[in-house]
Order: sequence, then structure tokens, then C-alpha cells
Amino acid sequence: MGDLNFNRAIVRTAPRAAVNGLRAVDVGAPDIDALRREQNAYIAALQSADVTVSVLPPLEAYPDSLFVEDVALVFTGAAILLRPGAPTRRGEAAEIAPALERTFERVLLFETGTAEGGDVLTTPRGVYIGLSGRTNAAGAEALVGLLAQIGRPGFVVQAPPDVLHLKSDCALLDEETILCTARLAASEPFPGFRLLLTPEGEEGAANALRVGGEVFLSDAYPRTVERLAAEGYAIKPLATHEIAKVDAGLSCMSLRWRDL
Ligand code: CIR
Repeated sequence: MGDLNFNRAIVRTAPRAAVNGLRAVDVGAPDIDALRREQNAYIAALQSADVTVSVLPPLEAYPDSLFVEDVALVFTGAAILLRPGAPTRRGEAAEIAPALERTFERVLLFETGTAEGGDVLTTPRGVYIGLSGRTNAAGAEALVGLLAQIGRPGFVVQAPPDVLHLKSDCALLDEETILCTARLAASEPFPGFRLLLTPEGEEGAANALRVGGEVFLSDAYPRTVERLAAEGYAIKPLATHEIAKVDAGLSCMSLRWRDL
């Protein structure tokens, strides 16, 4: 259960510059106060699931820096510092390095290609790395090598076209079940897992997050909430209206691991 049963998380307060965050389609800038309310509700939800949350200070030079998931991978006792594919986000890795050094016994450095944590689905059976516009083949290969050093098998898969990250389209729900969009499931990327598909038109719901006994799910997708509730999952609906304007969902805003 180590990959589901987190008890620690790192988040970073949204800078005012988050209104300039990267987005594929501009539907208007997020409202910074409302975005911060969404982030605060997310932090509170982690805390009520008994996760100890370290909050890093905002970085005004990096509009997307609240999406800490993309700059590192974290595991019990070890972290891997990544190299984001988005040029405007590359400097975020150096900014988070001191917090990782303080927290983890080992911090492995990533040297070749690019990879973002949004493309990495960690499961108890292995770590799935999605090739996307942000994670390239050289980066994925380098990551497989680094994961091997900490005893985790890595598998390279393809994220669907026109999707930001692999995890824009999937989330681990339990040891054997993945919430997945139909467009990702079509390439059969997760052999041996049971897939629960997001209803058509609710693809955005796939960026969910299992924390302890609950699944954090965007409140914008009622049919997915219903589907997962019918499968017996306890749902924690959270607002994502503002962060969705900068292409983010519920996994993006934290780095999560189990501290023994
Ligand atoms: C970006 O384009 O990098 C940000 N606006 C959104 C990052 C979302 N991160 C994630 O899904 N892990």
C-alpha cells in the first residue's frame, strides 16, 4: 500500500503569477483568490486524511510552480529531481532541491532529456512513464535507469496525443485498479490492471488522487463521482474550476510519499 497510503506531502503556495500559468487553450486567466481557495481546500483535505503537509513559499518567477508534482518523484527514503520539458518551468527543479535534500536520505539527479512528474504513474507493480510533449524518450529512458537504482521497475508508455501528461488521463485507485480515459485505455498501457473508464465527456476526471481511504475527485464530473461511488470508493469532491484553466488537476499540486 506504500504507493497509496501517503502520510507526507509537499506543496507550494500559488504565486500571484499563477494567473499566467501555461495552458493549451486560453479560456481566461484564473482568479488568483479563487485558485488559492482551491489550493487551501486541497491542503485541508490532505490534512484531514492524516497527511502531514509541508508548505513551501510561493515563487513569483515561476507561474506554474504550485504544480510541484512535475519537478520531482518521491518515494520512501528517496527522491528523483526531474528536468521539466516546459522551458519556463525548468528552473523550478533547482528551487525545490533544498527541500528534497532536507527531507530524503537520497536525492538522485536527472541528467538526460526531459521528464515531468505528471507523466509518471507510480503503482506497487511498477512505475509507468508516459511519453508526451513534456517527457521525451531520452528522459524516459534516463528515468528507468534512476528508478532501477531505487528498486522500482519502470515501464515506458505513450500518453494520448493532445493530452498534457499521462496522468491527465489516469490515476491509481487501489493496488489493482486504475481510473483511465477511453483514449488512453485504447493503447492497453497497463496490462494486468483493472481499468475503470471515465464516462465520455468527463475525461478531465481522470486526474484524480487516492489518499488513504478516499479518492479526491474534481466536483466538475458528477457522472464519474457516481461511477466510482457505485464501485464502493469513498469520494472527496474538490473544486478545480480555477486550476483547470491552467490545465491542472488534483495530482499536480503535491508530492506525496509514505514516511516510515
Ligand atoms: C503546465 O502546463 O505545466 C501547468 N500549467 C499545469 C501542470 C499540471 N501538472 C500536472 O498535471 N502534473
